[in-house]
Amino acid sequence: MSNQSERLFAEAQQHLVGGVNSAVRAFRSVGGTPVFMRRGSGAWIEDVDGKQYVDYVLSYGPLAIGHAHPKVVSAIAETAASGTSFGAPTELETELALRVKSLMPAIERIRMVNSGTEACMSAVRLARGYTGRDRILKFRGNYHGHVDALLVEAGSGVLTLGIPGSPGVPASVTETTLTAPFNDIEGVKALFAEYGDSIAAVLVEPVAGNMNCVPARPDFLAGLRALCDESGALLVFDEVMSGFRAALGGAQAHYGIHPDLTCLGKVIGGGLPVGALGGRAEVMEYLAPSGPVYQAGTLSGNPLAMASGLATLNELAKPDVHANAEAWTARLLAGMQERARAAGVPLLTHQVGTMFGVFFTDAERVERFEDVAECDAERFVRFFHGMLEAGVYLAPSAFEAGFVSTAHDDVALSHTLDAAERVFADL
Ligand code: KE4
Repeated sequence: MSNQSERLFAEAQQHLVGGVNSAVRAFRSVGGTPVFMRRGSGAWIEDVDGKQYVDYVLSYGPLAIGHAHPKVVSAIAETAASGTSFGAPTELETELALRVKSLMPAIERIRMVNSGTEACMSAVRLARGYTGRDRILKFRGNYHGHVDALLVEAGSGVLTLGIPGSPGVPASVTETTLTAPFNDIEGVKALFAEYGDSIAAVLVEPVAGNMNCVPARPDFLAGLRALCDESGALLVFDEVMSGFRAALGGAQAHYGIHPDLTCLGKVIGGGLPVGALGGRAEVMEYLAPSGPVYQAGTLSGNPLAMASGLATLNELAKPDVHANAEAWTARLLAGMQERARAAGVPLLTHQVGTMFGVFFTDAERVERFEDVAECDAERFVRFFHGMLEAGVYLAPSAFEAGFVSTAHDDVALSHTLDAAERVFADL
Protein backbone atom coordinates (compact mmCIF):
# COMPACT_ATOMS: atom_id res chain seq x y z
CA MET A 1 0.00 0.00 0.00
CA SER A 2 1.34 3.46 -0.87
CA ASN A 3 2.63 5.23 2.16
CA GLN A 4 1.00 8.63 2.03
CA SER A 5 2.75 9.70 5.25
CA GLU A 6 6.16 9.57 3.57
CA ARG A 7 4.96 11.71 0.66
CA LEU A 8 3.21 14.18 2.97
CA PHE A 9 6.17 14.36 5.38
CA ALA A 10 8.60 15.09 2.53
CA GLU A 11 6.40 18.01 1.45
CA ALA A 12 5.71 19.25 5.00
CA GLN A 13 9.44 19.51 5.64
CA GLN A 14 9.68 22.13 2.87
CA HIS A 15 7.30 24.43 4.73
CA LEU A 16 7.06 23.45 8.41
CA VAL A 17 10.23 23.31 10.52
CA GLY A 18 11.08 19.61 10.77
CA GLY A 19 7.76 18.91 9.05
CA VAL A 20 5.90 19.37 12.33
CA ASN A 21 4.43 22.02 14.58
CA SER A 22 5.66 20.45 17.80
CA ALA A 23 9.08 18.83 18.15
CA VAL A 24 8.06 15.56 19.79
CA ARG A 25 5.87 14.62 16.80
CA ALA A 26 8.87 14.26 14.48
CA PHE A 27 9.76 10.70 15.58
CA ARG A 28 13.37 11.86 16.04
CA SER A 29 14.00 9.66 19.10
CA VAL A 30 12.37 6.53 17.64
CA GLY A 31 13.30 6.94 13.96
CA GLY A 32 11.08 6.42 10.95
CA THR A 33 8.49 8.68 9.37
CA PRO A 34 5.83 10.37 11.50
CA VAL A 35 2.42 8.92 10.72
CA PHE A 36 0.05 11.53 9.29
CA MET A 37 -3.41 11.18 10.79
CA ARG A 38 -6.69 12.18 9.18
CA ARG A 39 -9.46 11.24 11.60
CA GLY A 40 -10.17 9.93 15.07
CA SER A 41 -13.20 8.29 16.61
CA GLY A 42 -13.42 7.28 20.26
CA ALA A 43 -10.32 5.28 21.18
CA TRP A 44 -9.25 4.89 17.52
CA ILE A 45 -7.23 7.04 15.18
CA GLU A 46 -6.83 6.58 11.41
CA ASP A 47 -3.81 7.48 9.29
CA VAL A 48 -3.78 8.86 5.76
CA ASP A 49 -3.45 5.33 4.37
CA GLY A 50 -6.63 4.29 6.13
CA LYS A 51 -4.82 2.21 8.78
CA GLN A 52 -6.47 2.26 12.22
CA TYR A 53 -4.73 2.35 15.61
CA VAL A 54 -5.85 2.24 19.22
CA ASP A 55 -4.66 5.64 20.39
CA TYR A 56 -2.75 6.10 23.68
CA VAL A 57 -1.40 9.55 22.76
CA LEU A 58 -4.86 11.23 22.61
CA SER A 59 -3.17 14.46 21.48
CA TYR A 60 -0.76 14.08 24.47
CA GLY A 61 -3.60 14.04 26.96
CA PRO A 62 -6.50 16.38 26.04
CA LEU A 63 -8.92 13.76 24.68
CA ALA A 64 -10.09 12.31 28.00
CA ILE A 65 -13.42 11.24 26.47
CA GLY A 66 -11.92 10.10 23.16
CA HIS A 67 -11.78 11.48 19.62
CA ALA A 68 -14.75 13.35 18.09
CA HIS A 69 -17.09 12.75 21.03
CA PRO A 70 -20.60 13.72 19.80
CA LYS A 71 -21.11 16.04 22.81
CA VAL A 72 -17.86 17.90 22.01
CA VAL A 73 -18.46 18.10 18.26
CA SER A 74 -21.99 19.45 18.69
CA ALA A 75 -20.93 21.91 21.40
CA ILE A 76 -18.24 23.36 19.10
CA ALA A 77 -20.54 23.42 16.04
CA GLU A 78 -23.43 25.08 17.88
CA THR A 79 -21.14 27.66 19.50
CA ALA A 80 -19.38 28.44 16.22
CA ALA A 81 -22.73 29.13 14.57
CA SER A 82 -23.01 32.18 16.87
CA GLY A 83 -19.48 33.36 16.23
CA THR A 84 -16.00 32.24 17.18
CA SER A 85 -14.60 35.02 19.35
CA PHE A 86 -15.72 38.39 20.68
CA GLY A 87 -12.86 39.83 22.72
CA ALA A 88 -15.51 40.45 25.36
CA PRO A 89 -16.68 38.45 28.39
CA THR A 90 -19.05 35.55 27.67
CA GLU A 91 -21.11 33.40 30.06
CA LEU A 92 -19.33 30.26 28.82
CA GLU A 93 -16.11 31.36 30.58
CA THR A 94 -17.89 31.51 33.94
CA GLU A 95 -19.52 28.15 33.26
CA LEU A 96 -16.17 26.46 32.61
CA ALA A 97 -14.66 28.22 35.66
CA LEU A 98 -17.50 26.86 37.84
CA ARG A 99 -17.01 23.34 36.48
CA VAL A 100 -13.25 23.46 37.17
CA LYS A 101 -13.80 24.88 40.68
CA SER A 102 -16.31 22.10 41.41
CA LEU A 103 -13.55 19.56 40.72
CA MET A 104 -10.59 21.46 42.25
CA PRO A 105 -11.70 23.31 45.42
CA ALA A 106 -8.18 24.73 45.89
CA ILE A 107 -8.98 26.95 42.90
CA GLU A 108 -10.88 30.02 44.11
CA ARG A 109 -10.12 32.22 41.08
CA ILE A 110 -9.05 31.22 37.59
CA ARG A 111 -7.60 32.90 34.50
CA MET A 112 -8.03 31.16 31.12
CA VAL A 113 -5.10 31.21 28.70
CA ASN A 114 -4.30 29.37 25.45
CA SER A 115 -1.75 26.71 26.36
CA GLY A 116 -0.05 24.97 29.24
CA THR A 117 3.08 26.95 28.48
CA GLU A 118 1.19 30.19 28.91
CA ALA A 119 -0.30 28.96 32.18
CA CYS A 120 3.13 28.09 33.60
CA MET A 121 4.70 31.31 32.29
CA SER A 122 1.94 33.32 33.96
CA ALA A 123 2.29 31.31 37.19
CA VAL A 124 5.99 32.20 37.40
CA ARG A 125 5.33 35.90 36.84
CA LEU A 126 2.44 35.93 39.34
CA ALA A 127 4.44 34.09 42.04
CA ARG A 128 7.35 36.51 41.63
CA GLY A 129 5.04 39.54 41.65
CA TYR A 130 3.04 38.35 44.64
CA THR A 131 6.03 37.35 46.82
CA GLY A 132 8.46 40.01 45.60
CA ARG A 133 11.02 37.20 45.28
CA ASP A 134 12.85 36.05 42.13
CA ARG A 135 13.93 32.40 42.48
CA ILE A 136 11.89 29.50 41.10
CA LEU A 137 12.62 25.91 42.11
CA LYS A 138 11.81 23.19 39.57
CA PHE A 139 12.72 19.52 39.25
CA ARG A 140 14.96 17.58 36.88
CA GLY A 141 12.84 15.83 34.28
CA ASN A 142 9.84 18.05 34.88
CA TYR A 143 8.63 19.97 31.81
CA HIS A 144 6.48 23.08 32.08
CA GLY A 145 6.23 24.12 28.44
CA HIS A 146 8.75 26.20 26.53
CA VAL A 147 9.00 29.01 29.07
CA ASP A 148 12.49 30.59 28.97
CA ALA A 149 12.99 30.50 32.74
CA LEU A 150 11.85 26.87 32.93
CA LEU A 151 13.79 25.43 29.96
CA VAL A 152 16.60 24.63 32.31
CA GLU A 153 18.76 21.59 31.71
CA ALA A 154 19.89 20.34 35.04
CA GLY A 155 23.61 20.51 35.31
CA SER A 156 25.86 17.88 36.81
CA GLY A 157 25.94 17.25 40.53
CA VAL A 158 22.97 16.91 42.87
CA LEU A 159 21.50 20.39 42.99
CA THR A 160 22.22 23.08 40.45
CA LEU A 161 21.57 26.67 39.64
CA GLY A 162 19.87 26.90 36.26
CA ILE A 163 21.96 26.25 33.16
CA PRO A 164 20.19 27.27 29.94
CA GLY A 165 18.97 24.08 28.28
CA SER A 166 18.17 25.73 25.01
CA PRO A 167 20.08 28.25 22.88
CA GLY A 168 18.36 31.62 22.95
CA VAL A 169 17.84 31.59 26.71
CA PRO A 170 20.27 34.02 28.34
CA ALA A 171 22.00 32.92 31.54
CA SER A 172 20.50 36.03 33.15
CA VAL A 173 17.06 34.47 32.71
CA THR A 174 17.91 31.10 34.23
CA GLU A 175 20.28 32.13 36.99
CA THR A 176 17.24 32.48 39.26
CA THR A 177 16.01 29.00 38.39
CA LEU A 178 17.01 26.31 40.88
CA THR A 179 16.85 22.64 39.94
CA ALA A 180 16.58 19.66 42.29
CA PRO A 181 16.12 15.90 41.78
CA PHE A 182 12.46 14.82 41.66
CA ASN A 183 11.21 12.86 44.69
CA ASP A 184 14.22 13.93 46.82
CA ILE A 185 12.94 16.06 49.70
CA GLU A 186 16.39 16.24 51.32
CA GLY A 187 17.77 17.94 48.21
CA VAL A 188 14.97 20.49 48.37
CA LYS A 189 15.55 21.12 52.08
CA ALA A 190 19.20 21.93 51.29
CA LEU A 191 18.12 24.49 48.67
CA PHE A 192 15.61 26.05 51.04
CA ALA A 193 18.27 26.26 53.75
CA GLU A 194 20.44 28.28 51.36
CA TYR A 195 17.88 30.24 49.34
CA GLY A 196 14.60 29.86 51.23
CA ASP A 197 13.74 33.52 51.67
CA SER A 198 14.41 34.29 47.99
CA ILE A 199 12.32 31.46 46.52
CA ALA A 200 9.07 32.77 45.02
CA ALA A 201 7.68 29.36 44.11
CA VAL A 202 8.26 25.64 43.87
CA LEU A 203 6.91 24.41 40.54
CA VAL A 204 6.29 20.65 40.35
CA GLU A 205 4.50 18.12 38.20
CA PRO A 206 2.79 16.15 41.02
CA VAL A 207 2.69 13.26 38.58
CA ALA A 208 5.71 13.70 36.30
CA GLY A 209 4.43 12.97 32.81
CA ASN A 210 7.40 14.28 30.84
CA MET A 211 9.92 11.72 31.87
CA ASN A 212 7.56 8.88 31.07
CA CYS A 213 5.05 8.61 33.98
CA VAL A 214 6.59 8.92 37.46
CA PRO A 215 4.28 9.75 40.37
CA ALA A 216 5.60 11.91 43.19
CA ARG A 217 6.01 10.12 46.50
CA PRO A 218 3.37 11.35 48.96
CA ASP A 219 6.05 12.36 51.50
CA PHE A 220 7.81 14.39 48.80
CA LEU A 221 4.74 16.50 48.03
CA ALA A 222 3.87 16.83 51.73
CA GLY A 223 7.45 17.97 52.31
CA LEU A 224 7.17 20.61 49.58
CA ARG A 225 3.92 21.87 51.09
CA ALA A 226 5.56 22.21 54.53
CA LEU A 227 8.70 23.92 53.19
CA CYS A 228 6.59 26.43 51.26
CA ASP A 229 4.43 27.12 54.32
CA GLU A 230 7.53 27.75 56.42
CA SER A 231 9.31 29.97 53.92
CA GLY A 232 6.46 31.93 52.32
CA ALA A 233 7.18 30.45 48.87
CA LEU A 234 4.14 29.44 46.81
CA LEU A 235 3.53 25.77 45.95
CA VAL A 236 2.53 25.52 42.28
CA PHE A 237 1.20 22.23 40.90
CA ASP A 238 1.67 21.95 37.17
CA GLU A 239 -1.40 19.82 36.42
CA VAL A 240 -1.46 20.55 32.70
CA MET A 241 -1.15 16.81 32.16
CA SER A 242 -2.31 15.27 35.47
CA GLY A 243 -5.39 17.49 35.76
CA PHE A 244 -8.64 15.49 35.50
CA ARG A 245 -6.49 12.37 34.85
CA ALA A 246 -4.49 11.47 37.99
CA ALA A 247 -7.96 11.67 39.54
CA LEU A 248 -11.09 13.47 38.43
CA GLY A 249 -9.92 16.33 40.70
CA GLY A 250 -6.33 15.98 39.51
CA ALA A 251 -3.22 15.03 41.48
CA GLN A 252 -4.22 17.48 44.21
CA ALA A 253 -7.25 15.27 44.88
CA HIS A 254 -5.26 12.04 44.45
CA TYR A 255 -2.68 13.15 47.05
CA GLY A 256 -4.99 15.34 49.16
CA ILE A 257 -2.58 18.28 49.00
CA HIS A 258 -3.73 21.80 48.11
CA PRO A 259 -1.24 23.91 46.11
CA ASP A 260 -1.38 27.70 46.18
CA LEU A 261 -1.58 27.80 42.37
CA THR A 262 -2.48 25.19 39.74
CA CYS A 263 -1.54 25.25 36.07
CA LEU A 264 -4.00 23.51 33.75
CA GLY A 265 -4.19 22.68 30.05
CA LYS A 266 -4.98 19.78 27.70
CA VAL A 267 -8.20 18.17 29.08
CA ILE A 268 -9.63 21.56 30.11
CA GLY A 269 -9.89 22.38 26.38
CA GLY A 270 -11.04 18.95 25.20
CA GLY A 271 -8.76 19.20 22.16
CA LEU A 272 -9.03 22.95 21.56
CA PRO A 273 -6.35 25.38 22.77
CA VAL A 274 -7.00 26.12 26.43
CA GLY A 275 -4.70 26.55 29.41
CA ALA A 276 -5.58 28.01 32.79
CA LEU A 277 -3.97 29.32 35.95
CA GLY A 278 -5.99 29.06 39.15
CA GLY A 279 -5.56 29.16 42.89
CA ARG A 280 -6.05 31.09 46.09
CA ALA A 281 -8.04 34.27 45.54
CA GLU A 282 -5.55 36.34 47.57
CA VAL A 283 -2.77 35.36 45.13
CA MET A 284 -4.78 35.31 41.89
CA GLU A 285 -6.22 38.79 42.52
CA TYR A 286 -2.68 40.07 42.06
CA LEU A 287 -3.18 39.57 38.31
CA ALA A 288 -4.33 42.47 36.13
CA PRO A 289 -6.84 44.05 36.06
CA SER A 290 -7.35 43.46 39.81
CA GLY A 291 -3.67 43.62 40.65
CA PRO A 292 -0.37 44.86 39.18
CA VAL A 293 0.95 41.64 37.56
CA TYR A 294 0.16 41.97 33.86
CA GLN A 295 -1.36 39.07 31.94
CA ALA A 296 -3.57 39.05 28.83
CA GLY A 297 -4.48 37.11 25.67
CA THR A 298 -6.54 37.79 22.55
CA LEU A 299 -8.19 34.38 22.45
CA SER A 300 -8.11 33.62 26.17
CA GLY A 301 -11.51 32.19 27.13
CA ASN A 302 -12.77 32.09 23.54
CA PRO A 303 -16.22 30.54 23.23
CA LEU A 304 -15.25 27.54 21.05
CA ALA A 305 -12.53 26.38 23.42
CA MET A 306 -14.74 26.98 26.44
CA ALA A 307 -17.57 24.97 24.87
CA SER A 308 -15.21 22.10 24.01
CA GLY A 309 -13.69 22.03 27.49
CA LEU A 310 -17.07 22.29 29.21
CA ALA A 311 -18.56 19.42 27.17
CA THR A 312 -15.51 17.29 28.01
CA LEU A 313 -15.49 17.97 31.75
CA ASN A 314 -19.27 17.67 32.07
CA GLU A 315 -19.09 14.21 30.49
CA LEU A 316 -16.06 13.20 32.55
CA ALA A 317 -17.72 14.32 35.81
CA LYS A 318 -20.74 12.03 35.36
CA PRO A 319 -20.92 9.24 38.00
CA ASP A 320 -18.39 6.40 37.51
CA VAL A 321 -17.19 7.68 34.10
CA HIS A 322 -13.66 8.54 35.26
CA ALA A 323 -13.55 5.58 37.69
CA ASN A 324 -14.39 3.18 34.86
CA ALA A 325 -11.56 4.58 32.73
CA GLU A 326 -9.17 4.20 35.68
CA ALA A 327 -10.27 0.57 36.09
CA TRP A 328 -9.79 -0.02 32.36
CA THR A 329 -6.27 1.38 32.62
CA ALA A 330 -5.50 -1.08 35.42
CA ARG A 331 -6.73 -3.97 33.23
CA LEU A 332 -4.50 -2.77 30.39
CA LEU A 333 -1.38 -2.68 32.56
CA ALA A 334 -2.12 -6.01 34.26
CA GLY A 335 -2.49 -7.58 30.82
CA MET A 336 0.75 -5.99 29.59
CA GLN A 337 2.68 -7.20 32.64
CA GLU A 338 1.26 -10.73 32.32
CA ARG A 339 2.33 -10.95 28.65
CA ALA A 340 5.74 -9.40 29.29
CA ARG A 341 6.39 -11.94 32.07
CA ALA A 342 5.35 -14.78 29.80
CA ALA A 343 7.82 -13.54 27.19
CA GLY A 344 10.58 -12.98 29.73
CA VAL A 345 10.65 -9.23 29.06
CA PRO A 346 11.41 -7.14 32.21
CA LEU A 347 8.62 -4.55 32.32
CA LEU A 348 7.72 -2.11 35.08
CA THR A 349 4.49 -0.11 34.79
CA HIS A 350 3.12 2.95 36.60
CA GLN A 351 -0.52 4.02 36.71
CA VAL A 352 -2.02 7.14 38.18
CA GLY A 353 -5.67 7.42 37.20
CA THR A 354 -5.88 7.41 33.41
CA MET A 355 -2.16 8.17 32.93
CA PHE A 356 0.35 5.36 32.69
CA GLY A 357 3.98 4.56 31.94
CA VAL A 358 5.82 1.44 30.80
CA PHE A 359 9.54 1.01 31.50
CA PHE A 360 11.82 -1.68 30.10
CA THR A 361 13.84 -2.33 33.22
CA ASP A 362 14.24 -4.97 35.89
CA ALA A 363 14.69 -2.24 38.52
CA GLU A 364 12.38 -2.48 41.50
CA ARG A 365 11.47 1.19 41.38
CA VAL A 366 11.65 4.18 38.99
CA GLU A 367 11.28 7.38 41.02
CA ARG A 368 13.43 10.07 39.40
CA PHE A 369 14.76 11.19 36.04
CA GLU A 370 18.05 9.33 36.54
CA ASP A 371 16.14 6.05 37.03
CA VAL A 372 14.21 6.63 33.81
CA ALA A 373 17.39 7.39 31.91
CA GLU A 374 18.76 3.97 32.91
CA CYS A 375 15.85 2.08 31.35
CA ASP A 376 16.32 0.22 28.05
CA ALA A 377 15.41 2.95 25.54
CA GLU A 378 16.52 0.80 22.59
CA ARG A 379 14.05 -1.91 23.60
CA PHE A 380 11.38 0.81 23.88
CA VAL A 381 12.09 1.85 20.27
CA ARG A 382 11.55 -1.72 19.05
CA PHE A 383 8.43 -1.97 21.19
CA PHE A 384 7.13 1.33 19.81
CA HIS A 385 7.57 0.31 16.17
CA GLY A 386 6.21 -3.19 16.75
CA MET A 387 3.08 -1.81 18.35
CA LEU A 388 2.72 0.84 15.63
CA GLU A 389 2.89 -1.89 13.00
CA ALA A 390 0.28 -3.85 14.98
CA GLY A 391 -2.14 -0.89 15.07
CA VAL A 392 -1.37 0.60 18.49
CA TYR A 393 -0.31 4.26 18.59
CA LEU A 394 2.02 5.14 21.50
CA ALA A 395 3.94 8.38 22.02
CA PRO A 396 7.16 8.30 19.93
CA SER A 397 9.43 8.76 22.96
CA ALA A 398 10.51 6.74 25.99
CA PHE A 399 10.04 9.94 27.98
CA GLU A 400 6.32 10.43 27.40
CA ALA A 401 3.33 9.17 29.39
CA GLY A 402 0.47 7.13 27.94
CA PHE A 403 -3.19 8.13 28.18
CA VAL A 404 -6.53 6.29 28.28
CA SER A 405 -9.93 7.74 27.40
CA THR A 406 -13.43 6.85 28.52
CA ALA A 407 -13.92 5.46 24.98
CA HIS A 408 -11.30 2.68 25.43
CA ASP A 409 -13.43 -0.49 25.55
CA ASP A 410 -13.03 -4.30 25.46
CA VAL A 411 -12.34 -4.32 21.72
CA ALA A 412 -9.51 -1.80 22.19
CA LEU A 413 -8.19 -3.81 25.15
CA SER A 414 -8.00 -7.14 23.34
CA HIS A 415 -6.55 -5.49 20.22
CA THR A 416 -3.82 -3.88 22.34
CA LEU A 417 -2.99 -6.96 24.41
CA ASP A 418 -2.92 -9.26 21.36
CA ALA A 419 -0.47 -6.80 19.78
CA ALA A 420 1.65 -6.63 22.93
CA GLU A 421 1.81 -10.44 23.12
CA ARG A 422 3.18 -10.63 19.57
CA VAL A 423 5.60 -7.74 20.05
CA PHE A 424 6.95 -8.94 23.42
CA ALA A 425 7.75 -12.28 21.78
CA ASP A 426 10.07 -10.43 19.39
CA LEU A 427 11.68 -8.20 22.05
P1 KE4 B 1 1.49 23.20 26.08
O1 KE4 B 1 2.09 24.57 25.95
O2 KE4 B 1 2.16 22.20 25.17
O3 KE4 B 1 -0.04 23.19 25.95
O4 KE4 B 1 1.73 22.69 27.60
C1 KE4 B 1 3.05 22.65 28.10
C2 KE4 B 1 3.10 21.68 29.26
C3 KE4 B 1 3.15 22.17 30.55
N1 KE4 B 1 3.16 21.35 31.62
C4 KE4 B 1 3.12 20.00 31.45
C5 KE4 B 1 3.14 19.11 32.66
C6 KE4 B 1 3.06 19.44 30.15
O5 KE4 B 1 3.02 18.09 30.01
C7 KE4 B 1 3.05 20.29 29.03
C8 KE4 B 1 3.03 19.75 27.61
N2 KE4 B 1 3.27 18.35 27.48
C9 KE4 B 1 3.80 17.90 26.21
C10 KE4 B 1 3.84 16.38 26.27
N3 KE4 B 1 5.01 15.92 26.93
C11 KE4 B 1 3.01 18.40 25.06
C12 KE4 B 1 3.27 17.67 23.76
C13 KE4 B 1 4.10 18.49 22.81
O6 KE4 B 1 5.05 19.18 23.27
O7 KE4 B 1 3.78 18.41 21.60
